[in-house]
Amino acid sequence: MFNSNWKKLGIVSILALSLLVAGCGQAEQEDPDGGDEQKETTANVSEELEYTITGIEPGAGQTETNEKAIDEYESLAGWEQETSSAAAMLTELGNAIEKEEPIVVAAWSPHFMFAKHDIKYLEDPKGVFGEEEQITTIARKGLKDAMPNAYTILDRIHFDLPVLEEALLQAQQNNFDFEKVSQEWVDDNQETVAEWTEGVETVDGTSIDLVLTPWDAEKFTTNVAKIVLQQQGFDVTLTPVDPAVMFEAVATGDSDASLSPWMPATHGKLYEEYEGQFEDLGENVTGARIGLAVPTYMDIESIDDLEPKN
Ligand code: PBE
Repeated sequence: MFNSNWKKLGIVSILALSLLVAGCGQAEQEDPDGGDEQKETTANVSEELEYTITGIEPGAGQTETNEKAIDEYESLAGWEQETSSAAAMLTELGNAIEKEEPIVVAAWSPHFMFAKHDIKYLEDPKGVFGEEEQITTIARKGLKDAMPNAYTILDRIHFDLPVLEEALLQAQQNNFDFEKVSQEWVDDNQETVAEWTEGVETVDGTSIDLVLTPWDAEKFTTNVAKIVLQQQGFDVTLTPVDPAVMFEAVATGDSDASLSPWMPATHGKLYEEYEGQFEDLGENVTGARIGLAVPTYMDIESIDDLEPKN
């Protein structure tokens, strides 16, 4: 099932690529002298955008990172970030692309937005958004002694980036039914699950609570963790929260663990705030990334190519 979808995606990408190539050729003919012209176009684009970044949830780690970028980049002086939700951002992105209008969005990967739309990250020469992010597993202090079996499994859970990307695409094609997509993944990957649970004794209905943030990658990985722990006899509750509450809940012991922290850039500040009050079990996904992104038809490559408002 995954295979055929990837093939379809391949065909779509090839089509998109040829359209893009055709589009570029035309642009070059109409605008042969680059330079000043490009600068003027960029200023117009920033103005057309009303110097606004289309952001996501106010409580997202990235919302704070976007504000940091606005503070640090001269090119973003006077810009504002419009916050609402990831879903609203995706709708606005889709609408802009349909009309071939400019838009700058808060973007992160893995996420299906990069498979669905032709968008590109803007270069971040100041490194505000960091380079590679790791999605990390944290546990409350004492979980290792209280629930060694759950602890061992949580410690072992890891997804390769392409696996997660495939799953997120599946979720998008299945109405974001993460329970279903996670169950199918577990059914199809019993060998991996067997590695995670090897030598771990089953329990009889021990309750465990996992906190998760409201974004797709975490919904998938946490639902997989839930199913695997259930298979081992645990009674698993998933509690969706904001990043700040996630750290607080694990630090105070209200929740047992989380697979949702993004490190080091996205949730680094929260991590530091609660450091020492939780246990870090290491990455469950590597190669994640956050940043600002634009549709590929926009003629800019870097955050520095935007223009300040004045
Ligand atoms: N995100 C996706 C989250 C973490 C996962 C980048 C939107 C955030 O900003 O907190």
